[in-house]
Amino acid sequence: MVLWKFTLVMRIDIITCLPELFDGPMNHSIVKRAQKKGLIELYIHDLRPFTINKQKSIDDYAYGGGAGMVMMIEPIDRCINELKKHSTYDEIIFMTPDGDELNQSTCNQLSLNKNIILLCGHYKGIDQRIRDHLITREISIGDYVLSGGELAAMVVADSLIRLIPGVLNDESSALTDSFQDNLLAPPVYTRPAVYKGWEVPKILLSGNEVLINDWRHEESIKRTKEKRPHLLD
Ligand code: 6GU
Repeated sequence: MVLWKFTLVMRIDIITCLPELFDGPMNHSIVKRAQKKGLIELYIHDLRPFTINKQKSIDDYAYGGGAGMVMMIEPIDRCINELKKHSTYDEIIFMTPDGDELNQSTCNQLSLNKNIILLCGHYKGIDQRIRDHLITREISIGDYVLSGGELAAMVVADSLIRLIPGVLNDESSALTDSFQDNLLAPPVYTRPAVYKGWEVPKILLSGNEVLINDWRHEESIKRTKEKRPHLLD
């Protein structure tokens, strides 16, 4: 008997001028476990060593004037070129508030890639020529402005990593997440069955799997109608 074992290792390279921001969120819980299990490789690259000027600056004044600095081409291009020497990339994604808004379907699609780069923007933006010539995709995590793309890159990385087969155990399977079938997840309860007179719905204690599944589906639909009606269109 031949036992085939597939391991899908995803490689995520993040380019940033604030690498220390990633120390906490990417080194705990599910993301940490995924790295330990060898299911993902996550590399954080500091942009600063790729500068070509003495001052080690990565930004400069905007042509045409106006407030706000612009991230320069050279460090970003040199960093991406260095990465491309060792891997080929399916996507080079720029994190920016004017990108395509992230949703579960984009996460699912991106999680099928083998190698991706997430480039974090800062200041007033990056030289448009980077976007025109090097970037394959632009992603935003919503219509509000963050100080930089780092938090957004962590959101993207986290949402992809948990979809990689083997990262979650069966109990917390990504298939039962909210949004996976365009429905929000149903309410959940655990012991005790009664607390301060607040009761768990009786059906969940019935042991009848069919009725419980029906109830959960109904509750999912009810919640989605109430909180995200557009998902049902
Ligand atoms: Cl990707 N970057 C920044 N700076 N702000 C954002 C964002 C990204 N997504 C939403 N707001």
